[in-house]
Amino acid sequence: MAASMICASCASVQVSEPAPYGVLPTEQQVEWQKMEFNMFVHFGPNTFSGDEWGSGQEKAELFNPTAMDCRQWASIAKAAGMKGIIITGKHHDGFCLWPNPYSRHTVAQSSWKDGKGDVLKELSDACREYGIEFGIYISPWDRHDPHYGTDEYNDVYVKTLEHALGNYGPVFEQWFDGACGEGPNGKKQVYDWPLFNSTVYRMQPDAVIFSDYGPGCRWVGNERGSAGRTCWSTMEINDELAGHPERIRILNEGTKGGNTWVPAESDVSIRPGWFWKEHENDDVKSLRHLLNIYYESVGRNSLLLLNVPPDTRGLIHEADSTRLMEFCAALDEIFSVNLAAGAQIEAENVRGGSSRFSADNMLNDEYDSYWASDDDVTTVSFTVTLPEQKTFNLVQLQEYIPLGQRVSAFTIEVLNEDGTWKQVAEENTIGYKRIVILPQIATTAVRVNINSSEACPVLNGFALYMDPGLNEK
Ligand code: IPT
Repeated sequence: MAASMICASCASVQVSEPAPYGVLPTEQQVEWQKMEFNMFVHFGPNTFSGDEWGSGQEKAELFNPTAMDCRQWASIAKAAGMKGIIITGKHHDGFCLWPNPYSRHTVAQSSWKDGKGDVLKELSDACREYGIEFGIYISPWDRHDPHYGTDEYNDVYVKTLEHALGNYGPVFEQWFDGACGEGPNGKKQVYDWPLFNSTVYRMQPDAVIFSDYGPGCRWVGNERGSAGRTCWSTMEINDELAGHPERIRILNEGTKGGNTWVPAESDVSIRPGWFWKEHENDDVKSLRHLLNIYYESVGRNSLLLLNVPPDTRGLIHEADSTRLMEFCAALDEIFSVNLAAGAQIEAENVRGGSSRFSADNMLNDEYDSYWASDDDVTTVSFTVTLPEQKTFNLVQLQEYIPLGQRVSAFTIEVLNEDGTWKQVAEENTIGYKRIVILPQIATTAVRVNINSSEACPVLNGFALYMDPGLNEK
């Protein structure tokens, strides 16, 4: 029987699904990765002072938005296709956007709404109303709290975490910024990360915890929104990592066969800075820049967390919302139609010859159906024969990550008019999603050659798309 044929009788024989390879994502990490694109909101005293890192000496009265409307933030995020919002509940200056009873540097001490305002409540309510998830950033570094740099600080910080995580409903992501400098008393703080993480999980069992090294998701190693062309969702987490000379590269690329599943999150601001500034209203990133960030984050097995900072009104500025709508419209135009729809897709090997693992599964919208090869087949190709010639410049591949991340080298070829094949791409990893950028190509067939895989490949997505502005000089 030709390897590409699906054996009718085999269909009746139960062919086992591939064994998981390596460390695996939790259900929460899979659902988190499917969010793909979320909003970061940097808002606080820095919005009014023009600083990026407040000194911690700011007066609470400095925080006084004139027309804050979190429903506007949530409606814009929803319209832009973002699935969640993460807000800086407490940035490095120590000011809390909610009436935190364990601090005297909060909205309760400000004149905003006569000290009765609560940004976390208004935002969590708005997220619930618009059907998007709510997340909280609480900076471990605190330049205001006099306890910082002493053993007592970790207890104060845990009480702050408990209060923020216990009063505003479900929190999908807890964000621990790793920026850390001297405290008001000139001392470095030794953080009790096991205590912090266990506190989060006790209060919010389904939360994904962000920090440089997870445990839920990791920093991508830069603030440009750019994951590595090679990007593993696994890392070798050990005590040497923090001081490793190649720490940033390891964060950016991950580690093949690493001992922990900790996917990359690409945090980047729509503006030059993290907080809103009047003089940067004309410096909102261009549509092409945002599209390139999308390809280098979501298109490289990473989640895109795009920061959109509200202004001193407490509203997302028109320049930002307009650009976000342009971005969403462009993504819809590019990704709404899979140009490979209706294609014949044939693999050199199909697991057990069973239709359950047919290559056709890469073209349907069922996330949990996938193509897989036999266990001993880790170098294998599949060919996509299009119903007619198509023109495209993006190839999208997806691995079924609940069974682990496997593919470590692949090439893409396209069929020439003379019947020969031309290699147009050579890459390493795929992961949850890999979008390979190509010159504009017109062909009737595409071949993907998996040249190295750590276990039998398991792919649940193949697509071709066209970004009309991508190849312009
Ligand atoms: C940087 C932190 O050092 C890092 O731990 C991470 O939190 C990152 O921010 C998130 O963007 S600080 C920045 C000035 C590089």
